[in-house]
Order: sequence, then structure tokens, then C-alpha cells
Amino acid sequence: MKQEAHNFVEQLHNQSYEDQYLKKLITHHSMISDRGRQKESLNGAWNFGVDQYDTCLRAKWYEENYVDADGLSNPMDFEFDRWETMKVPASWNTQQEKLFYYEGSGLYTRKFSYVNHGEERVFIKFGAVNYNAKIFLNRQYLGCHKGGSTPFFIEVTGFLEPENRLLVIANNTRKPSNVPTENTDWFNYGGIYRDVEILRLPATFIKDFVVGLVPDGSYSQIKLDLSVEGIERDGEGEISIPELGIKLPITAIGGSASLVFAAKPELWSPDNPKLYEVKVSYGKDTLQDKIGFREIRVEGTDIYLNGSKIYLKGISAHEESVPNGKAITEAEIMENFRLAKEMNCNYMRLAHYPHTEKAAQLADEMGIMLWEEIPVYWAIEFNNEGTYQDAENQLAELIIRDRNRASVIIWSVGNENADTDARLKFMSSLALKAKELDPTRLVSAACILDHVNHVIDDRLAVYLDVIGANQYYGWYQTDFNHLITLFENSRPDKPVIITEFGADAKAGHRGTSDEKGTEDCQLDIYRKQVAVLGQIPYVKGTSPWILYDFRCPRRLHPVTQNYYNTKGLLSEDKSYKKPAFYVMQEFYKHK
Ligand code: GCB
Repeated sequence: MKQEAHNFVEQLHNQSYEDQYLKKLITHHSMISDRGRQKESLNGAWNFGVDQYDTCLRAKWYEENYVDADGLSNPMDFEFDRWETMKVPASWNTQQEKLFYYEGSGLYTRKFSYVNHGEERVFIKFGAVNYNAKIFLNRQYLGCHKGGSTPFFIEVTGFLEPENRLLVIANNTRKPSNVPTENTDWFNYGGIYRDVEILRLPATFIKDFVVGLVPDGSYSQIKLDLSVEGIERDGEGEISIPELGIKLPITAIGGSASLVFAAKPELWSPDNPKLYEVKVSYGKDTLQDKIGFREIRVEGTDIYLNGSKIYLKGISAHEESVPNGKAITEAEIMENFRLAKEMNCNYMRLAHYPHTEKAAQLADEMGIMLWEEIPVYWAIEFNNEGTYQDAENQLAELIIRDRNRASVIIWSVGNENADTDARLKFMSSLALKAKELDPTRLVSAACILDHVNHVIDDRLAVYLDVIGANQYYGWYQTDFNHLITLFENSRPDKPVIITEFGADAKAGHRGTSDEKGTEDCQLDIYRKQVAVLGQIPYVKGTSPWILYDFRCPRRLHPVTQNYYNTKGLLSEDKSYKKPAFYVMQEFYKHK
């Protein structure tokens, strides 16, 4: 009988080709405190190919086998260096018209030189790649990162040569098991859309440090936690905050150090976004960050910032701009905060996934409090353990990235998920994880309300410090009066933030208040909403949906949407303010 054939066709027919790559996952354990470190940029023009059928992975193009074992030339299906170029960082959708709707694998590659600076460990940082990134250096596979909005680091110390080829396969295919899942109310941009950088660190280096006020109501003690990686895990370091006259030794044992010391910093708040230069050193490594000190806590149905009750005068925002997709620039982020301030906001909800770390850095400086969220959005596979691991990893990466930012006051573990047993287990575990990683901030989630009995009632609330509530009375819940019933029926024992309310309105489209999609209808709903919300004693903040219109594949109404969710208070390019903008401006002025 003829034997089974083993030949090169096997490789092409292998439908499990991805499994081997998924085994080597890059997780939050890769994170390194990097703010204020010297970095070498790998941004710029990379060679790029649309690899729709994943042939690079199937046929191992990255091995660059130009000749066979006998030295005879192989037929080639690619030639990296002659491919067209793609800007990094960027969403590929905004770079080439033909890629506007592309979802799948995009293969990026570039060369770079490396000169060894003596004994050092070298890492490459990716600010974010959507969704799944597989990294190869000099024909070797280094690992895969899942999650489209958080950073990851990869050690390349032993893999570097004087001339190097870095190759990244970025795949933004929507999958049911992903976080977020296939169905979202925003556009699925693709590519390497945040910075790529090289870090050179000493053989022993500071892996992570967290500095903040001890939340004991005295505002007179600061805590430092530091972890060290490398050979010299027992040793001496130093923390200094020159403006506070602080210069103290740190002793690490077994790679970690903890220190509480007396200090009376001027407290950070939106009115006084005071930041201090904090310098931490250990062995040959030094890190410098600008840090604000403040205390956020909840008591009863109140939220306290530095001991004073606050109302979160907020607005929700996506990370998007018309010219740049998800790769929004610092100038665009600053413009968003400036517009929020013009509306008299002190707070912004960064929905529905981690925005760039630059947002929290700029919010620290500009004085805007932040809600940061992971994309546990709508119908996640709550029964899937792999999906949970992915969500928890994204949460850990976000918290580790931003826990030195005074502006961040709330971690959100998700948005609008039906109250099932599986979801309760999944999201309560995330809430507990957030508390474990950062006991100094509030944990929340944007819950859906019970629209049958009109009551705020979500089993997850037990695990939250603040109940986030999305409601669209006057819009999806067409009878506005039910909002009044809802508040009559509800007795929350925690502060409630109205994380969303709103209505679509095409910029400049006028009509009557009964005509959906007009500015007049949006205006009417905003007026009614603030009149009710302003009266409810336990509502301690609002972040209406949303600052500006955003691109959305689900929104096909030819007049009022045209592939945009038009619930913005501004047009998509932010050049035009709809009348409802001024309702919020007035409401917040008197809050
Ligand atoms: C929501 C979602 C948000 C949507 C919004 C809408 O409840 O949280 O992502 O964009 O409603 O416009 O329907």
C-alpha cells in the first residue's frame, strides 16, 4: 500500500499553523516602568504587506530561506525590502484608501543597526498593536501579544546583531473569543498605531515602581514600592523629590523594596494639577517621573477627592480622529481636554478600551480626572477561560502602565454586559484583581439598568466602589418618564455615575424635538436629562455619550449617520458644536 506522503504541501495544508505561535504569549509580566527613560525610536516608514492568508506564518517567510540545503535558490513569494512602506505609528486604514476596511494580517518589517554599549539588556517596547501581534527578530520568533490597546515589552538582548530585521505580524481580525468580541459600536482600526522604541537597560534595572500618597486621610505620608530585575537583587537605591526636600535610601531585598516616609506635598486636583519630579535610582539605573499626590475615596454615596466631596463633571470620549484613526496625536488629545474644560468638565471617561498612556500623562498636567476602561464590552465569551485570561491581562497591563498617574481615579472592568451568572463570575474576578493591583483607586463598570422594572439593580455592584449606569431615556428607552420611575425605584448605597446618556444628532441637521437624528431632538433630551439628574442625591457624576461623533460600521442611516455614531456634542472633526454642548456647559457651571 502507498505510504502517507510527507512533503512541502503539508505545511501549506496545515490549518493549525497558528497554534505554535500562540503558545509563546507576551503578558503583563513583560512590563517595565519606562517613563522618563532614554529610548531609541523605531517609528518611521516600515515595509508593509497585506498578508490576507497568513502565508508568512504558514510558509515561515520570516526564516528568509532564499536558498535550499544544496544552496540552490528557492522560489520566493515575497521580498520584504521592495514592499511599499507604511508609517509607524499609524492606523493602516487612514494611510491607504485600499486598506480602509481591511481586517486581517498586516506584515510590517524594518531593519535597524545595533551597536553594543557594553553590559546591557535590550528591550523593544510596542505602545499598542491591534489586536494580536507576533514578533520576529532576525528570523527567530520571539512571542505573541494579545489585546489591542495596551503596551508590551520584549527582550532582545541575545538576539541582536550589528544589522537586524524586525518583523511584526499585526492581525486585527475580530473574533468571538477576543476582548472586545466581534461586535462593538466603534471602528476596528488596524496596525502598529503607537510608538515602537528600544530601551537599553543596565544588567540590573528597576522593573517597576509605584509612588503615591498613603490613603489614610492625613495627606502626610508617601509610599514607594519598587521591584528590581537582574542579578543584584539585594542592594541600595535612593528616592528623591527635590521640591519636597526628600532624599532617602531604599533597601531592596530579593528584588523588592517598600518605603513609607513623611511628606506634605501640595495636593493634586483639577484646579491645581501640581506635579513633582520624582527620581528613583537603584544600582546603575535611574528613573524620573512627574507625579501628583492626591487621595480618592468613597463614603456612603459620596466621592471624596482630598477629603472634599466632588461631583464628576464629565464627558465620554473614544480614541479616534478623522485624519489619524486610533493613532491620535498629543495635540489632538490636548484639544479633547481643552474642549472638555470649555464645557466646564473636571473629568473624562476614556471609553471603551485603554487609550494611549499619553492621555493620562497630559491629564495629569492639565487637571482632568479620568475613568480608564478595558474592552469587556457587550457580549464577551464570559464562559471562556482563555477570554478571561486575556481580559485580566489587559487590565493588569493598563493598571501597571498608569498607576503613577494622579489623574486616573477609576478603573472600569467593562461596559454594558447582561447580568448573567457567568458574567458575574468573570467581572467580579476582574474587579477583585483591580483592587489587588491597586488598592488606592476606585473600581467601577458601566452597568446596564433593569429596563423592565426600571431600577438600578446589578449583582456586580457589590464588587464596585462606584456604580456606573448607562441609560438612554428619551432615546433607546423611548418613554422619558421611565427615568423618573427608575430613580424612584432605586436605593443604591454607593455613588452612581451616569456613565452614558445621549442621542444621535447629525451636525447642523435641524427639525423638531420629536424628529430623531436632529440637533433639536438631542437638545431636548439633554435638557430633560440634566433637569432630572441634577436632582438625584446619589448621582455623583455624569459622562454623557460623547464628546464628538465617531466612525462606526453599524450606523448606516444615510441622512443622520453615514457610518458615524452621531451622539457627539461636536461634529467628528470637532469644528462644530451642537446646541446640546451648551446645555452641559451650563449644567456643569452650576454644579
Ligand atoms: C452604549 C454603548 C456605546 C454606544 C452607545 C450608542 O450604550 O456603551 O458604546 O456607542 O450606547 O450610541 O448606542
